[in-house]
Amino acid sequence: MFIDKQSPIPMYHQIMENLKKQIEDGTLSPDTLIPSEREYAERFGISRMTVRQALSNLVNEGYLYRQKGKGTFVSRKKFEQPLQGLTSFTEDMRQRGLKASSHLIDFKRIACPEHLRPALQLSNSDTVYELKRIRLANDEPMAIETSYIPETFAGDFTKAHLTGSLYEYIENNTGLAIAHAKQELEANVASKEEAHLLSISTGTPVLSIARTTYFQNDLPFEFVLSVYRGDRYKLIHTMER
Ligand code: 16G
Repeated sequence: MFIDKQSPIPMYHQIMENLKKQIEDGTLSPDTLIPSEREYAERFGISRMTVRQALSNLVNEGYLYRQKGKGTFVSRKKFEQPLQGLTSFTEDMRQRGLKASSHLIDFKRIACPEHLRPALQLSNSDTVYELKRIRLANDEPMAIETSYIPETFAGDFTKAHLTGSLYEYIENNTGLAIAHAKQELEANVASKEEAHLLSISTGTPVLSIARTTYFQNDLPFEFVLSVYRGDRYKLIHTMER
């Protein structure tokens, strides 16, 4: 790594770009321990503060992760999630050659909360299932999903159905095809509870996603709030002019 002290480009930025390049071209492989702040500072004759700024930014961007008492390591590559195409978590993981699983942390039958009635086209007498699941890829937590499913589409829904794919169950149960969805995405930071469920530190960036999903006949069957790990996910879409 070379740092040009005469350059108008701030030194922390140069360190970041250098490390990013080495991570992206594989010179630094996942889970490699990188030199400490002190080692970098001595090697380049710069302040520890400058190195700290570069490393902290790379941790926030998901290139590096810290382990208490052990040091700073190179992260694995983020999952690239295309925004086109309506897929289930199970399908996404299958495509990546990974095992999808779920931990069910809440499951109840409730009157549809007022604020969800317009999205689900329900009235105050309608019942929904609320289910909260941690979604895992090869046993590593990736997202928390809280889904609301109108009772009419849930059939004889039991906890046992939720270890597998929700979309598969709904399509089999209703005989209707899942067709399209409306989604809103927002940047956020993990709350204490979210951080605990996702095995990350409080304050780690996350992607909050609200999705309403419809059958081919335009009936909504799902409203879901998801919290995806920002350090493991990157959203990709193409645009045409
Ligand atoms: C995806 C969907 C979620 C859906 C789930 C079904 C997003 C943000 N969320 O994770 O709305 O409930 O797939 O997956 O993409 P499953 O069929 O594997 O349970």
